[in-house]
Amino acid sequence: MNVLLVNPPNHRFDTVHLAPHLGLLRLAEVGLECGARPSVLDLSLPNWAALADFEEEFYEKAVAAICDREPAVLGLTSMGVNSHVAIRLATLVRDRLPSCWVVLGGPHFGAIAEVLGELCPFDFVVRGSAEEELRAILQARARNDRPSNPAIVGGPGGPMRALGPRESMRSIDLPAYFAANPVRLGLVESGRGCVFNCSFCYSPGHFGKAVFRSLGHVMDDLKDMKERGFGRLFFVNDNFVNNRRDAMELLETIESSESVIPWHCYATIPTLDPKLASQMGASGCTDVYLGIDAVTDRQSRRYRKRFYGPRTTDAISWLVDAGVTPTAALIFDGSDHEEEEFDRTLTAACELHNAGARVRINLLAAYPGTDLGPNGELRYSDLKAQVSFDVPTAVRHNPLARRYPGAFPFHSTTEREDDWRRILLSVRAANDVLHSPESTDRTLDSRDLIEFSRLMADNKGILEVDKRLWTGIHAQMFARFAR
Ligand code: B12
Ligand code: SF4
Repeated sequence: MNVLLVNPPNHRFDTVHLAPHLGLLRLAEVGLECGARPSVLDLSLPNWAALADFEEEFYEKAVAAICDREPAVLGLTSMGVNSHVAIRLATLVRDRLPSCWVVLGGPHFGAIAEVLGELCPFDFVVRGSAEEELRAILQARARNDRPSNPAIVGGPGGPMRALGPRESMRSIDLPAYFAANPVRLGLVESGRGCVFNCSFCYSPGHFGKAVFRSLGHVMDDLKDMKERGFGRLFFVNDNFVNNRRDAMELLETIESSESVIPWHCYATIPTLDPKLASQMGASGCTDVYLGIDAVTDRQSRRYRKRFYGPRTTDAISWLVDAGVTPTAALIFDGSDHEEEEFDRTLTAACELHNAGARVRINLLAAYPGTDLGPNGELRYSDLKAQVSFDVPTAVRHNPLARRYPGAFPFHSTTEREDDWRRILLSVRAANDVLHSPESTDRTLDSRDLIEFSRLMADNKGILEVDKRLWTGIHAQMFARFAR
């Protein structure tokens, strides 16, 4: 039985994040255990991502590539921004191969499972971690026991299956990833879920409560990935330090093992302390992404998150002292774009930058399935995909979001188009300055950043500029602007 797992295109130019898809590899591992022949078709590899600028040709070739493999089961994942591509593939493949079972999964498909029935044909949508659900689906497929109606299965929580993607790794074209991304990035997990419960976050509704993998399994993965030639690892758990004791034990074991290659992860301010930060540095961690997100009281209440305070800059210095670069992320909520809140976000951004962190400002995306709904009536816009993300044309255009804006947070907004453009451009300008090499090692004055962001928001011409030049232009202009 052929089981084909497909990842739709993601980035268009940027390959620094490119890595074999961990979720699909884990599902391929289940396929192997069930005696099936699993394979992964990764349309985020550069040849496919470039083709995805030409929509019709892309769909034609992708459908042909899928059908050529004669799948008995087709599994499609997504990253939210590219869900409509997977949905169209499901529809086209169903026309050509009616006997192929179509299964959708991942955080976004799980969250919009109820409306998916109106968007494409499918046999199953799986919510949450899917290893056990997929096993049951493959067993049903082997018996040819097809559900008479599309079924929604699974849910948040559940045990984390032990095995990592060691055998399934053989079924992917690893050299293609290493050629496209010289960093040779690999994804790994030491747990799932998060001990916090922020209102905007997908994690509580998708993974449920925090679960851990056994130390032995994580170390086996690290050894295996080192032997396969990975040059850097990303621990993708939503919060590496959900439990201090487990995290410390893992860090000490990594330090004393021979499997140390540089890695990065996500962590949270309240669960960090100086000893842990120092042990992270000693264990090969080079970068930590810290979601601080809320700056003002209003944001803290709305997001159910209060990680911004004196401890924030302390945590940044613990990490910097340990040789670990912190990235501090803030969220700007476009629908409350009172000038004062934007100014306070940029002021906090400068403070965190000056304390030694890389800073990133994200625009809030009200994900379906979270407690934080959109603030007003939604309408279609693909400006966010154009301004904030690096995606090919097929990902940027989302015809389904015109009819179902509430299901597609990256292709909809509650703002008027002009306001939306200003918000996106000002946030983009601020990010470009904060990320630019010209800003590293230099103290930023928040007044300059605020004024510069406003100036760029009025510069509509910048939308016409090639995205790869955009960052450089912003940074150079800023260097001249701020004396
Ligand atoms: C790694 C990662 C990336 C990598 C992807 C590399 C790769 N090839 O995988 C990169 C950096 C490219 C990326 C980009 C983006 N990402 Co991302 N990413 C992640 C991250 C951190 C880890 C994914 C992972 O490996 N998880 C572990 C595996 C085991 O879980 P999994 O993939 O979800 O799979 C399990 C289940 O979900 C399910 N499942 C998944 N797919 C399928 C398919 C089928 C058929 C079935 C049955 C089941 C199933 O079964 C799996 C096993 O249990 C997640 C957060 C997280 N911790 O999961 C965010 C996450 C998936 N990303 C997200 C987003 C939004 C993005 C972006 C679109 C925007 C952004 N904020 O960065 C961008 C793309 C922007 C662009 N193009 O410019 C969101 C999706 C939210 C949503 N509700 O849709 C997440 C959840 C992060 C978040 N905090 O919100 N991302
Ligand atoms: S701390 Fe981060 S991962 Fe945890 S619930 Fe909040 S946003 Fe999600």
